Amino acid sequence: MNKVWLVLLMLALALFPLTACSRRQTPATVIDVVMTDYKYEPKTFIIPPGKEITLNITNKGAVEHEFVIMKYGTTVGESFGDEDEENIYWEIEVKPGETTTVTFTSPEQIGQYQFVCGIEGHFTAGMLGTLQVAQP
Ligand SMILES: [Cu+2]
Repeated sequence: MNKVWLVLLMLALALFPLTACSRRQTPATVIDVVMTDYKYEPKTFIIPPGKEITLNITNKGAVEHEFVIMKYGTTVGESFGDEDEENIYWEIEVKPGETTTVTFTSPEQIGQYQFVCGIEGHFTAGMLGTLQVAQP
């Protein structure tokens, strides 16, 4: 009897993260992001595949920041370097105190994409986030 409960408990614990993640958010074609020294707010976005995405981006930091989307299946390693340049899907730089509105076409591939700030030291300071491409 005890063993059965243990198995059930382990099963429940194993399934918990899945149910927590299945809370459905709708992919949006307009996303707003605020950059500070050195983070993104918010740091996760859900967008639909193959659509024009409008990005309203504000830099409230004291230094320039970037919003660099990495290609599917690639991530920045220890720090952002020259070897990461070829893995860039799309990028924009924003000067301190500026707000800009830009558009890009979201990838067709469903999945998670890492976005980072490519300015030296910013990635290691915590400037990274996740862009999730999902069917609406
Ligand atoms: Cu930065």
